[in-house]
Order: sequence, then C-alpha cells, then structure tokens
Amino acid sequence: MKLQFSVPTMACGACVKTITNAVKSVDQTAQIEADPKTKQVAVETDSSEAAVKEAIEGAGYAIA
Ligand SMILES: [Cu+2]
Repeated sequence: MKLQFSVPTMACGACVKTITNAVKSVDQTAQIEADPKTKQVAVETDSSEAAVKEAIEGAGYAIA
C-alpha cells in the first residue's frame, strides 16, 4: 500500500537518508520518496502504517 506522511523537521538530504534507512529497516523492499521542500514522505510498502510511522519517529522525526 501507499502511505503518505508529513514530516515538518525533514530539512535536507541527510534527513531524507536517515528516514529512508529507518523505513528500510522495517521493510527492505519499501519504495520511499521523501521531499525536504514539501516535507512529504511517500512510502510504498507491505508493512503496516503503524510500523513505518514508528520507524520514522524512532529516527527522531515527528510526524505531523
Ligand atoms: Cu537534514
């Protein structure tokens, strides 16, 4: 399924990398599109929304 998150503190490429790695730790095959300009993270995954959310928040990024 396709999930969409708003991550206001995602500011640069390093943030994108951190968030991408965090999501991949939950689902290695996940497709992640993260844009620091729009603060949007789109994730195509078979994992649950709760698991992906927890991974992103666990990496230090609050979800709006
Ligand atoms: Cu950053």
